[in-house]
Amino acid sequence: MERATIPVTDIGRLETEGIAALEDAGCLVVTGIAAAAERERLRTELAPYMERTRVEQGDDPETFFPGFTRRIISLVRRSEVVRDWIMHPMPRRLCDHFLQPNCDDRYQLHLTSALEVGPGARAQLLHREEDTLPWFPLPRPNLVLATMWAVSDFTADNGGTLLAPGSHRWPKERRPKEEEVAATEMEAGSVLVWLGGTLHAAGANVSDNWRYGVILTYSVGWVRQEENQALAVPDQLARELPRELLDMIGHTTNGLLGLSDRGFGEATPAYDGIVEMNR
Ligand SMILES: O=C(O)CCC(=O)C(=O)O
Ligand SMILES: [Fe+2]
Repeated sequence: MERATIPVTDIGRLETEGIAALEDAGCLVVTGIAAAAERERLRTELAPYMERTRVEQGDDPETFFPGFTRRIISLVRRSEVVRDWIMHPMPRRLCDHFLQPNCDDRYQLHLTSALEVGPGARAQLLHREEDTLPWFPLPRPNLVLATMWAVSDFTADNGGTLLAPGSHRWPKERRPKEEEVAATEMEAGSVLVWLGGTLHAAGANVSDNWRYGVILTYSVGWVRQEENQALAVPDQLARELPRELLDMIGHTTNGLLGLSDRGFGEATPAYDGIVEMNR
C-alpha cells in the first residue's frame, strides 16, 4: 500500500478543490494564510506565558501530553492575533460547510492552545478531537473542526502533526497501519485543518528545533466547549470585544442554551426565544 498523504491547497483553490479534499481525507493543509509579521506578533504576545510554562524533562508514556513540550490555553485573552485568526474567513468558510449543517443555530469556538514540541518529545497518542463527545457511534456527524496554525515550519522530524487520512470514516476499533499515517510538512504561515473524527497526534521531535503551532478548534453550538470561555475571558475584556467575536466565543445563546442576564455589547435577547416558542 502507498504511504498516506495529506492534501494541500492554497486559498484560491479552497472552494474548487480544498473542501472536497477535506471531506475525502478528513485533513487538509491550506498554505500561505498567516503572514510573517503576524506570526512574530503572536510569538511576542505569548512569550511571557510560554516562558513561565514548566517543561517536563522526563516522560510518562501514559500521559496524553508528552514531556519536552510547552502548552498554554486561554489565548483569547492573551493574544490579539489569535482573536483575528479565530475570525479568519478561511476556517469560518470550512465551519460553514462542515459544522453549520449539524447546528440548530450556530457553531462556536471550542478550544485555543499554543503548542510547542521540543527536541526529544515523543509522539502523542493518536486520538480524535471528538473523543470528548462520545455519545454518537463512529463514524459520527461532524461536531468539531480543528485548525493548527503553523507558527514555525512543521516537518516530519520536528513533531509535525501525524494524521491518518480517511480515519474520520473508520469504526472505533480500527487502528492505522504504519503506512496509513502521514506527518504534516508545511511552511510557517500554513494552516492544517482536520475534522473532529480524524485520528491524529503531535509527532515526535527528533530535530534540534522547537515546533510551534496554535490549535484553534470549533464545535457545533449545542455541545459544551472544551475550553470554558466564560471563565477564560475576563468581563472587562469581554466588554471591549466586537459582538461577532463574542458570539463566536460563546458569550451568547445557542437556541435556548446559554441563557444569561449579563449580556456584553448588545445584550442577547435570550428570552425572546422562549416567548417565540410559547406563541
Ligand atoms: O500538536 C499537535 O500537532 C496536535 C495536538 C493535538 O492534537 C491536541 O492537543 O489535541
Ligand atoms: Fe488533538
